[in-house]
Amino acid sequence: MSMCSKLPDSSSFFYNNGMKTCFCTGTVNGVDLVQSDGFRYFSSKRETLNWITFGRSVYLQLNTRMKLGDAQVECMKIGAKVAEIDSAEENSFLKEMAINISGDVLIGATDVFKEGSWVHLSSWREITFSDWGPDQPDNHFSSSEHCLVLKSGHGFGYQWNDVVCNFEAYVVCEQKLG
Ligand SMILES: [Ca+2]
Ligand SMILES: [Ca+2]
Repeated sequence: MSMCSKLPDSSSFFYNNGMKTCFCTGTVNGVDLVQSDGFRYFSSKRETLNWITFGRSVYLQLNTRMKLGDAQVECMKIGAKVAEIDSAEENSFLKEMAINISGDVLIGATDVFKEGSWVHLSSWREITFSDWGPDQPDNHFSSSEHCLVLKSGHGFGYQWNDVVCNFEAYVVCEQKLG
């Protein structure tokens, strides 16, 4: 089923010709989300970028901090998605990247649809692994922390913290290998 058909009424659809991909954007409980109708496009620039292979995916670190909605678009531009964590091994791998970056890193998960119910951003399937930092998730700020970062500092040690979705953090894009 098309991801686009799952976004609520406020969605708008656009087909990006260069990317051969249908995007839809929508606002869910005040949070901007972007979905792609399949990840068909794979940038010809891929070969020249510094993708890192781990398990059955390749990963690319972007060099600027941004909020989740913008991160989704930037990753989609290179045929990828915001990195999602499926296992302890992948969590450790991304934690290493965050340590190298020395800053907070966005993870592709949200509980914007139902408070406390965390789903992967691309599939909207429930997450099966988590590594919450102390007293997290706490939905603390305005009771609207619906996005997720590997949190540097403040005793977190790159464990997970739920944050508001306009929080700007570093981004790692992930592309699954066939
Ligand atoms: Ca929340
Ligand atoms: Ca939090």
